[in-house]
Amino acid sequence: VPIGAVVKDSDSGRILLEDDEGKEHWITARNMHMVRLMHPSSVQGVEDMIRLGDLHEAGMVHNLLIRHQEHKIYTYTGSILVAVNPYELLPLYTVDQIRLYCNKRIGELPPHVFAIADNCYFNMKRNKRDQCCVISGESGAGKTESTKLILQFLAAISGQHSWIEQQILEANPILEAFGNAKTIRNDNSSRFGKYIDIHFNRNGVIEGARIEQFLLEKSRVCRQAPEERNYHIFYCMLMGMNTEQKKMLNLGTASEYTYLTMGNCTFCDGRNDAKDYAHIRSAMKILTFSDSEHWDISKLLAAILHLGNVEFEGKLTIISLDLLYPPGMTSLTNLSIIVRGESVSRPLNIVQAADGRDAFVKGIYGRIFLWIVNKINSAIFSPTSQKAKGSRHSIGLLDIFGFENFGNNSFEQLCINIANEHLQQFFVHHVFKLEQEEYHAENITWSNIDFTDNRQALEVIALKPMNIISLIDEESKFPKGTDATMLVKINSLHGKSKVYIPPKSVHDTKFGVNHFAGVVFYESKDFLEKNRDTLSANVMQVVHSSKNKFLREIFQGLDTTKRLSTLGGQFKQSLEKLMKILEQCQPYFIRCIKPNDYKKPLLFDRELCIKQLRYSGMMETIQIRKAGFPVRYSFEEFFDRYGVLLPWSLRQQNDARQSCISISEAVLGKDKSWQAGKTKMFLKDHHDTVLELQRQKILTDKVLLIQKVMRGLK
Ligand code: AD9
Ligand code: MG
Repeated sequence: VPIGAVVKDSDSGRILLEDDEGKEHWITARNMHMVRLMHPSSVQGVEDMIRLGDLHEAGMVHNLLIRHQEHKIYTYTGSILVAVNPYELLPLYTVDQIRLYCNKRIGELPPHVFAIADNCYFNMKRNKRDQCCVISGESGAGKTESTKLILQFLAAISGQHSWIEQQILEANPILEAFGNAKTIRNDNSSRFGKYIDIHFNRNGVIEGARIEQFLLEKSRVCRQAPEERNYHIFYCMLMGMNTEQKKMLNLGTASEYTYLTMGNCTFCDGRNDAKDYAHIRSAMKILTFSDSEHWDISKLLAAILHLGNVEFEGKLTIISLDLLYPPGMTSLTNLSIIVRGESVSRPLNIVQAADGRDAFVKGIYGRIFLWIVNKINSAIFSPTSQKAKGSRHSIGLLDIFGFENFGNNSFEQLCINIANEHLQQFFVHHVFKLEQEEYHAENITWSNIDFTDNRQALEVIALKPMNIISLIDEESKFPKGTDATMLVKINSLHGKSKVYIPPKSVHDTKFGVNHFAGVVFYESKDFLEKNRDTLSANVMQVVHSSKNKFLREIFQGLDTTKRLSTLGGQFKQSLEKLMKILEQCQPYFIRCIKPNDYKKPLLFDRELCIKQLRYSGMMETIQIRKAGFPVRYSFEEFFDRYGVLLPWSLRQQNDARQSCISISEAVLGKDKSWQAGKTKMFLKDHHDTVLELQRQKILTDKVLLIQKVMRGLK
């Protein structure tokens, strides 16, 4: 790993270096070839990495490191924001800061997530196009926090301090309570993906929003890895509910419930479950959850905890129990199957019974989550904004679960990592492929920049015929399919692929996938079960005959006999739909970097950071943003916007292309750092800032002049 350092001392041909981590090294004449002089820009650090004098990994990492040490966690690469998680609250997000960044172009002020938000908003209004912010990074890197900051900024600058902005902001604590949990990587890890689409009217005022969710990790409700917790809501409820309510639900403390103690961890440092519960309650009120709806949810959450404590004993062979008790009593111990048109009930063994109970619980929790998202949407989604679709525009914020590689990875991790592959491909496609294709099409002088494309990996895993996910799916639909037969099929079709790593032996159940962010080994056991995601007819019968109206309601529309599509299938579909939406937008990218594995401030693990910068293609991104022209306007668009900047002496010409060139020469100079193509102007990010500022100045001067003239007339 290359290291940045400064010279501290020298004596008889040796030099003493102090590296970025404060370690000292004597370098002798023999090793001097390993040392290279740093460019002055690297020594002080730069706000935009395209200005780095040293275009190599060491320069890039050194820049982020010295900035991180000075609490400058944001750095640009053109208009792409790199955000290093500070793991401490910095005074960067105050009302004053919001005011400061409002209506400023990128580069006018130090890099900031607010600047990205503001430019999204500005672009939406100026170009009358939908915008999106794609926020990526591994688990714990800061995606969810960035998303919240952008939302906060947009609500502050574009709202009218009305109810709707508050509702949109308060949706978050509810979603996080039910969809986030402590993992070993992140104390507030998102266990679902979300896309928040914020709608603005033609004046740029927030009118509403809509939240799309992806694939909540349901298995966590029943099982947690060591040092991990179940979803926050359970602990919050047990700490925050009053005694009387707890008594009514027969609830005790977290340590009493199997479902809350599997990770041997019921507290999370730095979180206050009781306080959070109060916040969740008030947020629910703001989002129009009635008291009885809240109570309905609480009852089911309590039922989940009680069910988790149900244990099964062996030798449950008294089939006649069926006749004695209502269906609920045996639905967890027996399985009904239809044999030659007749329903036959047979007892389950202990393991099967426990699995059935867990499946039931996962079903309930997953349905509660969906119900909550729908409820939130019904409060924040304004149908009028939908009707006037032509005149309204939106900014979408994508915050998914980050790339994961645990000691034990299962089907959930595969889905999470596939989602991250999709995002990386979206980035690569947008930043490298489309861009260079356009240069060629427009005859721009250009020498190609190489980049790492994860297309092939994504194709093998999820896109081309017989891809890994589709093989898992196929085997899930096949009644006799097992995890083992599934693995055999994947081996036979992808055994030779560079993307897939087959199990080491016939007894090994783990297979590997070579993801863009590294190799991950997955335990194939339970893959099919998790993918099938079905509930037995017995359990569904309990639901439908339940006296609990809310339970029936959340399961409504779920036909027991109709085979639903698999989890993987649904996930694949929703991801593809999301990618289509993103492709319609002008994207901004935020790359979150996790500086260390210990959730500690001011600790910058260079190796960890280089790895993330490398797999996210940051080095190539700097190169293409430095050499390329990421801002493009058709000649008409350009002239419409910047026509006022055309020098008076040249106003006679009526050639659009020539006029645009004249404007650019006058404002940006003749150094050809910009180019005119066949139909478009090609600019660098900072050119757009310069043009906007010049335009603003001229327009302000004009207004002042008019005011002066008017005053004179009076
Ligand atoms: V995961 O894929 O959902 O597991 P995220 O979302 O990338 O992950 P998150 O935003 O939850 O990570 O950040 C993790 C923690 O880092 C937060 O709980 C904060 O404690 C900390 N963090 C992140 N960003 C900031 C920040 N801008 N300022 C202060 C931050 N702390
Ligand atoms: Mg998150």
